Amino acid sequence: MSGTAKTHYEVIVIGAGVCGIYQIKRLVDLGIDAVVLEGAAGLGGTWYSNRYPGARFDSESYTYGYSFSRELLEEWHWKERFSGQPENLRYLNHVADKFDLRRHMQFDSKVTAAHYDEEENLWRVSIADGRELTCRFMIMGLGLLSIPTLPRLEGMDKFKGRSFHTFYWPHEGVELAGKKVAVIGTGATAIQVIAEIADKVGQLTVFQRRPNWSAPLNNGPISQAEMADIRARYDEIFATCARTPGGFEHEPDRRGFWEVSREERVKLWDHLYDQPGFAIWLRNFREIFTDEVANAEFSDYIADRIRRRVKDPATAEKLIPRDHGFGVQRVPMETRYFEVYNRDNVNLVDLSETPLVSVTESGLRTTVADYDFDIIVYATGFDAITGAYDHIDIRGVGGETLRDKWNDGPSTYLGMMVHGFPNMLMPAGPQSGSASTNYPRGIETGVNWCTDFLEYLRSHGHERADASAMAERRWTDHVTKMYAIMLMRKAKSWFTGYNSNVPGHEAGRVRYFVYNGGSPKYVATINEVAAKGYEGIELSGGRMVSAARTAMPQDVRI
Ligand code: NA7
Repeated sequence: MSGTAKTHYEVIVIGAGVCGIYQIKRLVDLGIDAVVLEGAAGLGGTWYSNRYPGARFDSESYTYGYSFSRELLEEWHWKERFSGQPENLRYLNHVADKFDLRRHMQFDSKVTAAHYDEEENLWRVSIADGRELTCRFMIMGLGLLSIPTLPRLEGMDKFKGRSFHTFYWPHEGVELAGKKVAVIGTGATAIQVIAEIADKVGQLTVFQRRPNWSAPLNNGPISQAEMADIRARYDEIFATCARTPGGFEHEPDRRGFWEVSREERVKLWDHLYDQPGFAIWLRNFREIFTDEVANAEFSDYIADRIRRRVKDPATAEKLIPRDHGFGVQRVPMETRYFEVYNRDNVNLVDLSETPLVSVTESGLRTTVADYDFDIIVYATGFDAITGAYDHIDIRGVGGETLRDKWNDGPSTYLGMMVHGFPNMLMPAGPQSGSASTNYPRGIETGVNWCTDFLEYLRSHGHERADASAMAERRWTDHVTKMYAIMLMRKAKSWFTGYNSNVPGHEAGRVRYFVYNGGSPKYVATINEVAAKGYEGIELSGGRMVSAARTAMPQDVRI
């Protein structure tokens, strides 16, 4: 659709992933003149790009799908409890087609810059193909994990075989049979891909810098009868998701960790280890997130599970994390991952003992050895949460760049607005409820709030909305303070802004990326703000700003 003559829209949505798809649906339903700009050649965001073998949900499929359409819920059959990438992409395409949304999307339209024009009170949005569009409101559906990052290794361009980040796994597939394959990284992505390809490649060498805690996904098919039952229970399922902190079906065990005996605790863990998905993490005692001793006891339990599954004791010990406890960063879910290391064609290289030095023409060099490969897979993670914002030249009032403003970490109001960047809305932004929850559940909440807000502005004749500096400060302080009680603050993970490959994001500085208060509290807070006439947000009719609502009230429950 590039080349279309229209250059101004009331709303531009950036990104056609899970967020952008639902956002445009809401806007179209309200008759708002809107378009989605997407850099990729198709819709789907995460599920468009991540085509590596093994890519799948770690949310129960039926809690990941949209909840907004009864008809959609009735007609879609999730075939697996944790559905794989091809099916997930089919689903999102189905949604777009069903609601005729594709005609409001422009693909291959990568946004490179967005500058706020104070005089005109509009955003000037530049696209890589040279076009410039304008809009009154700009809604960011950029994704949490959409900027893949590569190591900073010498010689990466010299390798003569094939190499790619998992995010760019070739769409046409890769011939793996008989090939010597390296995987760098042991995060959630690597754990999925390694387990899936180990028996399909000739030789697999895993380069692990730090192991991750991981537990069985316990995936399985969903029969027609089970799906019928799920359909009958959808209201109940979504109600459960709405009242749990993580937006999943999993509810924490209400008993105190120290109130029950060690035998009782182990009994619960033995049960949870065989349960699907994040049960092992989120149905557990709440103390594992906050109490070092409780966390250590549970981590020891999982370590023993790993020892039972890996035949070589020395390898098992290498696979057990020492620098953080279970669940203090997002838990990768695995399917026969640990058993991979019992295979003759799989080798584990511990980079903490022998770091990578360079990429050579034929493979990888560590401090002690050279390895030859046909394929190098970089499963090395993402410039998470703020990366996608940093990659667009976003400038607000007075030409201030968002990148500079967020240099030491994001500051937002409710995770949805940024002071000095009027009319820019982030339904699933940094510090919103989305990042730490079952993502689509958080997205629906954020999109609904932003859409209601636009409706409010329209019906009250406001054309400009900017979070007040004070409201932003209070929210960011609140998000920051909540990290203090969480063990997660100590972990080197993308929840704390760590990425060794992004300058400034190396270990050492915690970035307060996610709201840790849980989904129900987040929803109550943003609803209360709305009910109070969007307190904390300066609203005006157009070019003139009124200071009528500058403060966030003390009684907002944050
Ligand atoms: P992660 O969880 O950030 O994992 C990245 C992995 O890559 C991790 O094991 C890193 O080790 C490793 N890594 C990164 N850079 C290097 C270099 N330079 N050398 C060696 N090893 C490196 O990203 P994922 O894609 O796995 O998962 C992201 C989310 O996707 C996940 O949480 C799910 O929500 C879905 P490190 O730990 O930094 O030592």
